[in-house]
Amino acid sequence: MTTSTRRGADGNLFAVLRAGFPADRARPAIIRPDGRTPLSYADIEEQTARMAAYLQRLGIRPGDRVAAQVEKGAATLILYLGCLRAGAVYLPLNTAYTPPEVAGFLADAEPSLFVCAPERRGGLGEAGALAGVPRVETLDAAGEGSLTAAAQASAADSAKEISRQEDDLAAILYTSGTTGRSKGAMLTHGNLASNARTLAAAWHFSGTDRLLHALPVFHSHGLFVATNVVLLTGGAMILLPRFDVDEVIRQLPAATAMMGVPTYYSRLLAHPAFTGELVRHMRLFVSGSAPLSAETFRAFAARTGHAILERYGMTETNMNTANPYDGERIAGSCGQPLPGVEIRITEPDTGRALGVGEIGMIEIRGPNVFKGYWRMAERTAAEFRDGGFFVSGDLGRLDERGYLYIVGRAKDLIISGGLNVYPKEVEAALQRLPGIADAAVIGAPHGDLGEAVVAVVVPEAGVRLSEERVIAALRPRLAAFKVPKRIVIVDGLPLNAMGKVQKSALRGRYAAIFDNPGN
Ligand code: MLC
Repeated sequence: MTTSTRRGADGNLFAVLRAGFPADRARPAIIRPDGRTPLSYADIEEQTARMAAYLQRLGIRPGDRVAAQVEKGAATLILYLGCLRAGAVYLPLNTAYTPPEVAGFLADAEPSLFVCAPERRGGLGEAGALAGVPRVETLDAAGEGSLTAAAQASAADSAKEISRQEDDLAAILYTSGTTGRSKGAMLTHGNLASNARTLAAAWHFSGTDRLLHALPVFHSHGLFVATNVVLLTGGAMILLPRFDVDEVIRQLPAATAMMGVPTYYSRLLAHPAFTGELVRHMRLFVSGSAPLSAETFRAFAARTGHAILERYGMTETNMNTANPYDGERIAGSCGQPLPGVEIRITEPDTGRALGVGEIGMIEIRGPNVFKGYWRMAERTAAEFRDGGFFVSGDLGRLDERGYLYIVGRAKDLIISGGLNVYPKEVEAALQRLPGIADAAVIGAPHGDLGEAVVAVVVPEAGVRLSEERVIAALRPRLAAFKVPKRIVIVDGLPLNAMGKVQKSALRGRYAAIFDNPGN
């Protein structure tokens, strides 16, 4: 079952999820860490109806964007689901983005409503970020704010049910790009519904599950994979505001499954209270968003007896491959194509299909693959082959059993703690600072984050730069996770015969820069 139409004419993801809600609507859907006042499925239905009614009262029509830069909480998910219900396009923004970054997204997406943290409202206004956004509401980590007050004042039964086609937009998620310019990936109701169904079946989710949800809810991992799979199968999620290793260890006894980026698993392994006994009852640990090292996979198995299930996805495609639920989970492989998803390996320049074992571009086709980049038709066309395969930018090979191994990236990209950082964007920010003649940004191995950002900077003649001052100057411009963890100041960069910076030489030179016990 990969199409939403089989469960009725309405392709609206909310309707698809609701079809999986438990018959007993008093069952918990969202459990807060203190275990008190869980949100039941009846609460989800009522509160999302109020939210949808409120959005409709504002005049928000199907297809209009609703942007949100808010802390994680049950109310954030109500906003997401309320948007789906009203047919609005949900546009979540990383809370780490600075006002100038947010300004760029708002100008590009032209949302009808922007929801932000109360304390951010002033700063965003001053930065001119809100120019042209007709309405701004607030929502805080506890779920309070002008948005909640307005939604609660709306009658649930006044919400009009909006049906959607599979091809209609449900969400836009911004991803940075190799050019330094962010692109809005357009995900449809059909993309998200098909992936939720596929993953729920592949990973055996059911109404008895309790997913430990520590991921942020502004990326596809925490927002779509984790949330949609639970709601579709009528289970519950223990919703933590963020990944805090002590809190995760406290909550694990109440959970049946957990999803995370590799950093979560390496942090758990580094904690003395993380024992096999603690997680003996668990049925599933899923890892994604960054490569899980074979070392972490093996150490986790040795400590707990659990083989972490690694899967491969992207913002643009949702999830593509996964190691099997039953069957061999191979360290270093992200598994086989999910049902309904096609993977092929091609020669990067020509698109010619390659055979088993040959390394090439990973290309993806299926109902999970996005519709394109928001208002970037040419860019979209350039990333698809004839026949509808999306060119991922990752390099890999398939073995004779169809297991995928990712061996590198064709794009200059750093994945730090599961977050993508494009060197070009950081280099551009550095080059705009006074006193910097040239800059090259690379990823270096990092014990905690997998890779971390390093900038190699050349000062202008006669200028004395310091690492601290460069970092301080970047902070107001770049989200903190993009700010280099180290700045190395040098007299010149290694160039090839064409005058291009030799990043591989820099990567080699600084490969051990984080090789210290503080990692
Ligand atoms: C936080 N910081 C990071 C960082 N996260 N720096 C680099 N890389 C990261 N990932 C910075 C903060 O800005 C801050 O900087 C300092 O580290 C401490 O902040 P923190 O909030 O205490 O960090 P921490 O809680 O430790 O966060 C690390 C983390 C978190 C790994 C727990 O980043 C995380 O939850 N990552 C998951 C990302 C994710 O969900 N990815 C899915 C993408 S979807 P300073 O300088 O201010 O001190 C996708 C598709 C798919 O990729 O297939 O899933």
